[in-house]
Amino acid sequence: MATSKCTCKNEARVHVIYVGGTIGMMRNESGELHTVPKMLAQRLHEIPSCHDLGFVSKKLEEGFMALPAVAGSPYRVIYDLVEFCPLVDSSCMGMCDWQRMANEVGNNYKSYDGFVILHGTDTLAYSASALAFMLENLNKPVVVTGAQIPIFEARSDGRDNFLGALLIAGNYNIPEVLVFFGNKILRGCRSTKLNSDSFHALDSPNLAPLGRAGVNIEINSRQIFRPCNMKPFSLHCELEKNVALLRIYPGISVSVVQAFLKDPIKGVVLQTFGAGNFPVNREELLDELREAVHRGVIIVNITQCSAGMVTSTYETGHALLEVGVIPGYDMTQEAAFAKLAYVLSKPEWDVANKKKVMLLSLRGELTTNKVAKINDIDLIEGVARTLHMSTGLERQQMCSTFYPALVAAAVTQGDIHKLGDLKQYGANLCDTNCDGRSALHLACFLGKLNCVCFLISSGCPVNVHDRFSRTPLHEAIDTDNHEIIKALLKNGAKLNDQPLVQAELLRALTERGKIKRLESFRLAGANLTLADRTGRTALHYACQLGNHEVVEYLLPHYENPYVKDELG
Ligand code: ASN
Repeated sequence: MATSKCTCKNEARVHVIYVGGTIGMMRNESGELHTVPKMLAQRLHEIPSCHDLGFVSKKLEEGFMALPAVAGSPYRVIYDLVEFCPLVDSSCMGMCDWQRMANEVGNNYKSYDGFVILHGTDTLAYSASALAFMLENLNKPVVVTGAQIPIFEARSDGRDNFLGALLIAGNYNIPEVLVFFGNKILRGCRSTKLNSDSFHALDSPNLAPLGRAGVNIEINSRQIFRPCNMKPFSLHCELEKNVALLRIYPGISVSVVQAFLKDPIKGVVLQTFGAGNFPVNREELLDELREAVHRGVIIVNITQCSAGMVTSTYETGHALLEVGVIPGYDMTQEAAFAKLAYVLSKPEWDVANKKKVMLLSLRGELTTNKVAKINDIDLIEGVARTLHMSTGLERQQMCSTFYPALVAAAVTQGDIHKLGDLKQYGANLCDTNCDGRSALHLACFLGKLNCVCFLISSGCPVNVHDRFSRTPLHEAIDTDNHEIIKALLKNGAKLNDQPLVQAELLRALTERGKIKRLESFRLAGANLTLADRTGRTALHYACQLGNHEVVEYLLPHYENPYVKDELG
């Protein structure tokens, strides 16, 4: 259920964006479908199942319509409708149309509980996939739907699709771009058009629906993809236009492949046979791919089959990995294309990073065939999903429980990439545990210089005291890690024990003949000539015990080796 609503308690506000397509079209005398601007909103007023006139007369803001109350749906859906000018048949759409849709959602994000996009079915899956990437950290449902027969006709799938989409957008807190079609709720970036004349035109062959609308609307909440960070919603409207889909066919010529790969192309989705197989007997084709990868073109391998994924089971698929083509696993062509356009438009990532990101599931668009090397972030994600966590607060509480353990594990493994990931996902690397100990204490204790440097550069305070008044510098001294001591000092660490405490320590170390530890102390800023309560220095004790080695070590540090104690 939706958690907080933009209007009063029992109402949900939904913004409907009609961009074009059959759902709002009219048929002329010869039976041809065409669009009539501004007609949809007007005609919806006249359809009782789409607009409750009784409710309107009571209270409704100008421009809004109200769905009749629906059994099983706790929120009354109040909606308004804007339409693209001109309305665009989805077969005529391009990236700029995706950008307009994303902007319309983004610009109205705060004022509505959910969004419905009424779209032509032909390229609906492309738009849904693109929106899934462009709407970053989405926390509200965006439901894309359309129809095979206009909503105004007596026999139409449009009405059910429209009403279902409105109810889902208003009643279910699913933070995803969804497709609702033929009673199925699909993940947008998993959807594809499979049938041109069925009411079940769209489906997601590689992922079970997130829900179904039967007598009741049933949601499979385990299937919902929830972002693993708490960043606020943002709009990423830039897309790289120089991407292409290249479908391999038997006997494809080199010139066709060359044409697809030549400058200014930046990314290509390669649609290969079966489980990712390519005509590897065509060395000249492999050379073209190799050369393009060398120039920095990102090539992603997906299957032409409508279901299944690319694997490296066959040599014919393996050869592509060797030339630098990356697997797209079970992504649809729509998702792979949109993801590539999105990832390539990120200036903050270099080509290597972009390739890495292409292999990750950003919005639940792919499943890898690898035996999962559990990523900490996925672990958090998995726990959140298993526990059905949806609100920011729940996730925040869970993260504050998990992150310290994950940070400690990353430090123990000396893995600064993981630390970076954790930081990026919202972990506070400066946090201290119940003993006041920080990740920096641990890194110093374990001698993980790379982590020490990473934590310091991430802003972790170097002079933090734990419950026993120990600082990271103490840890480095106790493990005689001189490199770490130097790194800490360079960044402002101070040995702040009282002089008498230091003198006591020096005496204890001298008595035990611990030269290396004395040197660690000295490096950390201790004065080896400090006298204890009786006026005696480490040198006094070393001489008294007749420890030549310690005496020899200490002597150069004493300007006046004839220093007298209290007894002279
Ligand atoms: N040509 C239409 C479109 O994609 C098809 C439809 O909506 N059913 O815009």
